[in-house]
Amino acid sequence: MQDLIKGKEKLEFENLAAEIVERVEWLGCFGKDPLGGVSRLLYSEEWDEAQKAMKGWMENEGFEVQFDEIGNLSGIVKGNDMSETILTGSHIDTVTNGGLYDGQYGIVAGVLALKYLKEHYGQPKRNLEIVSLAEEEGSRFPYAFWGSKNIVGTVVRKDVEMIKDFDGVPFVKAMNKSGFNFRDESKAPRQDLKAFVEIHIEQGNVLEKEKKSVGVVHSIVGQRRFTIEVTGEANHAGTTPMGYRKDAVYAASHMIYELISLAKQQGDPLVMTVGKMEVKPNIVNVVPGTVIFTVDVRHTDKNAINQFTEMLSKNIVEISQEHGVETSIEMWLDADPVSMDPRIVEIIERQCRNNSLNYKLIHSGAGHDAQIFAETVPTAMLFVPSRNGISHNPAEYTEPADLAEGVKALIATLYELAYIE
Ligand code: HGY
Ligand code: MN
Ligand code: MN
Repeated sequence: MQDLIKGKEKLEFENLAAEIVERVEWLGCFGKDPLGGVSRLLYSEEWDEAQKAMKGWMENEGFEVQFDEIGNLSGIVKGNDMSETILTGSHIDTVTNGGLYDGQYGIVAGVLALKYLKEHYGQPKRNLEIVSLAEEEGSRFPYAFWGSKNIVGTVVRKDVEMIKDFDGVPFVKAMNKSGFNFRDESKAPRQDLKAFVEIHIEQGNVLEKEKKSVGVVHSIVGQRRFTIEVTGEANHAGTTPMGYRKDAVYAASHMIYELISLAKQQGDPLVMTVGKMEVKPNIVNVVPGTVIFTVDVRHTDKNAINQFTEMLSKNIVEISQEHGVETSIEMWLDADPVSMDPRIVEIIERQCRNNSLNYKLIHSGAGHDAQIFAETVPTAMLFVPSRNGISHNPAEYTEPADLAEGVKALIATLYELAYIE
């Protein structure tokens, strides 16, 4: 097997690290948040601008560029056999006050990898495609993986038709405002995808602790997300004795304390997070009538997730009764734990070994579009280290040298998948 990087066509990498940093900083300007980091939520104005800017860059690199119906943006290097496609990419949306690398590093790395391969090896055997996926985080609307699920055809339209963001903006209105609409569900999903390889920051600290530049992911955690709405009774803070209250904050706090204690008892690798909470009417001298909070539960084992979410529901019902409040539990994400494709993992490992890339096999505690593709397309992931394991935070950072090592691994992998195999 030709060793791409050690071979006669040694990649010119002296500028690669600088180019990656320049590009992630450029892309990070679309949604730069005055409170820090990047806030680029699905179908926001900054999301529109970022996708348009990515379209311009991909066109400048000579790719065939197109949006799909819902706003996934693709750049394609056409192959001899156009019936097959090797896909790479990641998500363009961010969390609020997110970092510069989550999602967008995978898009920048993919464009640079296709640019390199096109310039050095010309037309591939099969199509090489980079996709800037519309949405993965689930940060604006109670729905996640919107971009990848539309490509693999697992979206159920009714799951988003009525949803709204926390400001009450309907999903469909936001999508139409950005110029996009539902995909034609009478059409079969794409059948040309022969592999999907996503490169992403680790968002944990294992690679840094073990001084590795590249992670080869073997499996991705499963996760479930819920919105819990606790309805008590808004009342006067001065004239309502403690014994006569239906205090939604008191009830919700009790639920959250019990559930997090339960998660701690369960122990690693189970993790549970209450990341978002809204109190209504949220006024200093009103006993809160309503609390809405989110729950994110993850584990490597599907049964463990099932068991924990059964306990979650049971605890919430019991505590609701104890407080005399009404509680609704709505699950809006249920992503199974998945293993990466062994054949592609082997290719990545071999290319890392042959090209002296300092790598290790690793599990992903973060969810990724790769776990959606993995259900129907041979899929693998590459990681680069996150400093102090920090992510979903303006302090998110990866050393430029590691960013470049990741792109080298991606180039070598895509080369073998699109030019050799
Ligand atoms: O939440 C996650 O695991 C990912 O960053 N969306
Ligand atoms: Mn991500
Ligand atoms: Mn993320």
